[in-house]
Amino acid sequence: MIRRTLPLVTVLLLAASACSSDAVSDSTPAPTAGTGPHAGESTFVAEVWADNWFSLYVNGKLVGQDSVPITTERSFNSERITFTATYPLTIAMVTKDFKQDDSGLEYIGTDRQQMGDGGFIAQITDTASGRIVASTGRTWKGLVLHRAPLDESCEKSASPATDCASKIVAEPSGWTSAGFDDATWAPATTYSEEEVGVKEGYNDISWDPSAELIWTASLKLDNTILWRHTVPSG
Ligand SMILES: [Ca+2]
Ligand SMILES: [Ca+2]
Repeated sequence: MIRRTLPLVTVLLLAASACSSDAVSDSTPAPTAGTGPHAGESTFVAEVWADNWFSLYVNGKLVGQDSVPITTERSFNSERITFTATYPLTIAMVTKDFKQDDSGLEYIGTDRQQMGDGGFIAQITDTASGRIVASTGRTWKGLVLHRAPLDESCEKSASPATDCASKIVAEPSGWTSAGFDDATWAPATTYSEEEVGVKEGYNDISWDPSAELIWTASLKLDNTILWRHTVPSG
């Protein structure tokens, strides 16, 4: 008797743990094995173009990043990243405009020494419906981690490392999680393709009209920015 009932108990326990939010009853269908996302999860494709680099977190988990290192000169490219997640989605991104050092400048010591500029655009599609569920715009909120130079007049300095000041802020812990309070973060500023100067990779994506190029209030001075955006449901 015991040897026959133990497996049944085990099966019920497994069923209960696989579906922990529901009580197991006779009317609950047995979980079926599938090849797609887990129960409750949806599959998404994120399309991103960034000047110069990005990483993407969803619900606190890193799901992808720009495959071209930021140290690559003219690292312009777009990315398509497929991931699974459960609604609501907390989208969190890091974007970086290239800077050679904390002066915020690039091409230092050459006749092209300058403040580089940033800008990025992203859209996320729920593959089941084909609907765009998130796209960059004014509702996104940003926190600047690296701003330099603080005084633009140092752009042509012969010694920018000493002449250009910077403001550097530490990454707040837990900033990619749903529960993080971003009330003090600033709303994004939107820009035209001309203002950002879109480059290689941008035209490889069919951008939804809702997706806008964004950055902070300064395309040039703000070099590393954290972003957050929430998608309530599918
Ligand atoms: Ca740049
Ligand atoms: Ca810059």
